[in-house]
Amino acid sequence: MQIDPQELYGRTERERDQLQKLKETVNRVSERVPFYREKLQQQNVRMTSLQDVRNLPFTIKQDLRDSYPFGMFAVGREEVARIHASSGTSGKSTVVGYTKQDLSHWGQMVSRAIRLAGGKTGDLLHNAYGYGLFTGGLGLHAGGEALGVTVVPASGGQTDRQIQLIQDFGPTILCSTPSYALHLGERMKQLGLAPENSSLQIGIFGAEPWTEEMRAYLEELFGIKACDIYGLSEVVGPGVAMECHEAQNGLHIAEDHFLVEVIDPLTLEPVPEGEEGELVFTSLTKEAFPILRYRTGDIASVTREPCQCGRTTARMSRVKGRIDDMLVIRGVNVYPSEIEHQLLQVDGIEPHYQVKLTTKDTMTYCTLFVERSRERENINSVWLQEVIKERMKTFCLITMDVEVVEPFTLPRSLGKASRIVDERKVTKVNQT
Ligand code: DLL
Repeated sequence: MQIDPQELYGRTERERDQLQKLKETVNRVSERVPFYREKLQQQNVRMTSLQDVRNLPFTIKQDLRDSYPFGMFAVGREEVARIHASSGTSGKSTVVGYTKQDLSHWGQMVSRAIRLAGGKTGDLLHNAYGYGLFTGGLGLHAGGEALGVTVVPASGGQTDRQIQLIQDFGPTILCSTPSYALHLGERMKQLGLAPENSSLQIGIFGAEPWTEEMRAYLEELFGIKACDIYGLSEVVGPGVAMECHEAQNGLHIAEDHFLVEVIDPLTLEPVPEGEEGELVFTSLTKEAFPILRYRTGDIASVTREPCQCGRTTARMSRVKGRIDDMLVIRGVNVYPSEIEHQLLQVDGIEPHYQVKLTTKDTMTYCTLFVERSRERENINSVWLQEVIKERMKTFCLITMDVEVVEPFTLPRSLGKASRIVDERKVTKVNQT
């Protein structure tokens, strides 16, 4: 097992390193980014310990939108080697930039992430994350190249062709969203192939919430070890945190590049270590797009207990979901991942589901569509619906209608799955 020396730092050493980098970042943004200069002048911040990060201003997605496209860059455009952007489906897109050094750091981070998942030089990596402005494709690509694996830049879509490539090239690593991996495996079966007999050994799955139940399903489907990779474009892209294959128990945060905090999204105060809250990241080494206290909207917890793999880096739990994806159904809050967690424990279904929200007389109604298992043609759908309904009521505390539909009827994901269909007249997800 190859481990970077900094992955084994003790807390004192780690925090010394982070404080030094944090000071440099704060100096950089106060000199070069008017948005931060103004805020920092107002606050008169002194950085003597890592706790002082709490005196720095937060950054939110809207700040990036307001400075569209390059207003928050800390270098001139000619020093920017690459640009990525979010899709901007819910407003103006957010644009981020990287200098050559940023790209090199990012590549090293993702290279380390692939190693954490058990990948090594000489492996063949099939990269089915989308290439383009989305950071998934190029992020994993650069990481693979930095590690010295053979990268197949398959990108998203053209599933049958991807399957052909997997058959012909014999990759050991599959990188994709978990929902796309599910689709790939299912399609392989449909074509009469046995995904569990493919050459694949490792799955590097992320970019969307998924559950332990989905991990178990995918590991069995392909006969692989599946590890969770986390990241977001505003912070860098994939590689902000990565699970190790040894423990598969929390994602190791790249603490040499980012400082993590967990806050209560309502009070904005830190939550006690190990408790769930909103993840907040401050970049420590970025040149083109340094960012202070970015509120991710992602709910997770963080522990600084050393991992059984030997690494000492802080670890985050799986992301439960984004705050804005939380469903509030008649006063009860539930994340789609909690629905998945319960649903996938039910026998007789495929792991494909969709939640539809509608309104009637100002009340929100929720219908869960689930596919019956392909192998259980004679299962009693009405009984199955009741079983699922009861489970949702008991464990998620929500009353929902359940419809068991035929296999292959729900839409399949080519990238990030969209499992919520919101047909309410008031379309804001959090309103009931
Ligand atoms: O999704 C970067 C990425 C690419 C991560 C490939 C992992 C693999 P964005 O498109 O900016 O970047 O979306 C970021 O996706 O704030 C989370 O809500 C969600 N997300 C990313 N990774 C995970 C994960 C990429 N492992 C947003 N689990 C984040 C749950 C995830 N949610």
